[in-house]
Amino acid sequence: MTIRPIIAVPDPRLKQVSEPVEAVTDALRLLMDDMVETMHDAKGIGLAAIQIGVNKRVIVMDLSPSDHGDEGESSDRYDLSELKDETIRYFVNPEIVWTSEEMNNYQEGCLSVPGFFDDVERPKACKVTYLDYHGQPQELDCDGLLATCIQHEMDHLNGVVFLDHLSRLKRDMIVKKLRKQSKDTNVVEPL
Ligand code: GNR
Ligand code: NI
Repeated sequence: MTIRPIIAVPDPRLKQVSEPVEAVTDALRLLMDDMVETMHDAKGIGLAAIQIGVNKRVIVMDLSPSDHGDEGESSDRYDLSELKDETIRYFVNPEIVWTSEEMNNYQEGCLSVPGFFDDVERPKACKVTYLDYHGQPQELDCDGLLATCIQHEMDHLNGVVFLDHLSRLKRDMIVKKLRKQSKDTNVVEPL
């Protein structure tokens, strides 16, 4: 498995609408394995393929406490690895087929918007259909953090980031700061 670089706003790839997956193959499972390793390394709870630059409708998620990146350091936890596997969820071609009328506010962050957090209002619960790691059709009722996270990830598949739910003033301010950061870190040294 490989940790891949996570792309950040204002990278235009994050505005792409991702393409449906035709079949869940071994190659796709390798991609999903890389996504899980990348997500754990970054201490995120979810990751959409487009965040590593892959334009496919694939999401991975792990809502369990983030103690992944540093195996070996926390000796009281290392033999929970099998349990952790069961907390990892894979969503291929997910579709939200129902949302509650009741709404919920959650302070969201995003691995592609590093360092910024703000409240986003979304339906409190939803139902999602998708193909799992083995290509089997599944249906899942989501509530709480799971509902928030799946909607945040579905947004990524449609070229939307949580900043798009904020006021234009807040969004412009954050994008401006991120643009400056990316310029500062991508300086090409003169020869
Ligand atoms: O790690 C993440 N935390 C988070 C917190 C609140 C709402 C959504 C998220 S998802 C985010 C990882 C990410 O950027 N996924 O696209
Ligand atoms: Ni995100």
